[in-house]
Amino acid sequence: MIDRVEIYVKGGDGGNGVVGFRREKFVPYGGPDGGNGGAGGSAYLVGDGNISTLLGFRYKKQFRVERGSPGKGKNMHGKRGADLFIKVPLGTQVRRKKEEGGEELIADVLEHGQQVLVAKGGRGGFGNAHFATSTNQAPRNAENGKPGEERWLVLDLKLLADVGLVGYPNAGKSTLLSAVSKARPKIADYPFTTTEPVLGVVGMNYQSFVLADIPGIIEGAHQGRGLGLDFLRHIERTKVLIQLVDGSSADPLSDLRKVEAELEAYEPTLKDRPRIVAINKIDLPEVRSRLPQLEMEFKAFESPVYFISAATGEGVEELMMKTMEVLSQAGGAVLEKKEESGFKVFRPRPLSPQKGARRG
Ligand SMILES: Nc1nc2c(ncn2[C@@H]2O[C@H](COP(=O)(O)OP(=O)(O)OP(=O)(O)O)[C@@H](O)[C@H]2O)c(=O)[nH]1
Ligand SMILES: [Mg+2]
Repeated sequence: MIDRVEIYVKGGDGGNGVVGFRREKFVPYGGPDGGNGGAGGSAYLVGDGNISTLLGFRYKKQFRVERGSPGKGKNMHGKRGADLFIKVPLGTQVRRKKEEGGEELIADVLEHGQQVLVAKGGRGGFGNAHFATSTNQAPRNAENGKPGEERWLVLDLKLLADVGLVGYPNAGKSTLLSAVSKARPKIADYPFTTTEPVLGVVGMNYQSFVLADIPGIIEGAHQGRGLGLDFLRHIERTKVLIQLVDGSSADPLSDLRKVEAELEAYEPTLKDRPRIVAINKIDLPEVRSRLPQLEMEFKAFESPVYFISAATGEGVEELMMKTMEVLSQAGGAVLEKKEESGFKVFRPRPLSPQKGARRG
């Protein structure tokens, strides 16, 4: 889920300085009074949490910032050009194309309101008043404004996952991701099918969130067993975790505890991340017949617990609704199309906090 656009930005040129001399009645040889030009405006990229794609750049790819006005006589300086603020979604990586080829990373826009200067406006030129000295009291030269910076930028949108899907290998994480999004991760009945995180967008009603399917975690992963835990950095910033457990495994509760222990070994703060437990593969007869027992066992767990089949879809919608709810409580749900429609969507809040749902 990477989106990329190339844009051109040009800082405003500085206004020219001017040559002028004071002309007043009864003042012969009035001194030089040509004012300086105003500086050109600069271009900034600004992080905006209300946009989620780079689609806004599809038709507008060139941005030129206002130039500074020229200076005037009577020592009047020209007006500065207004700065230009270009909105980009959070998760945008900004690269500058270098003249000699190649690209240079200038910034990662991660926060709402974060500003990145991408093309500085040119300085205004000095008027002749500036050049007056004791030996040259009537300079006839003024300076032109300096050109604004010109940049070709490459914007890459790296979706930041809102929700991370964790669990033992073969629990069905990739199957679940493909059931709820357009992402098509590889699915197979051997462990460690997924070796790289895969992101998918889950859309529901007017909202959506980004779900990350990551490789399976086994006991000892923090010491490098299996695929290790390096990939967990992809879910460090998620607001909610879904713990997926294979209901057909010998001891699902112990699987879950082992994964929890690994998460905590990797990053102690992950322990406090709101989470939802989903027990998968309830379509299998052997799982269905032990449901009462599993329900009992998982009661001890303080997070909400759902029973699903990623393969048939049973219980999956309820799980996603709950995920959306926990995510909004954690302040992470993204309202889609807020800008275009101009509508504000008000959602009823539960009267009392839901049992088991922790606030983040
Ligand atoms: N019966 C049944 N099989 C499932 C279900 N979900 C997944 N499977 C099967 O379980 C196996 C593993 O599924 P994956 O989605 O690849 O599991 P994963 O958790 O992504 O595995 P890794 O990427 O290796 O960590 C596959 O053979 C799936 O077809 C389910 O709800 N019911
Ligand atoms: Mg997988």
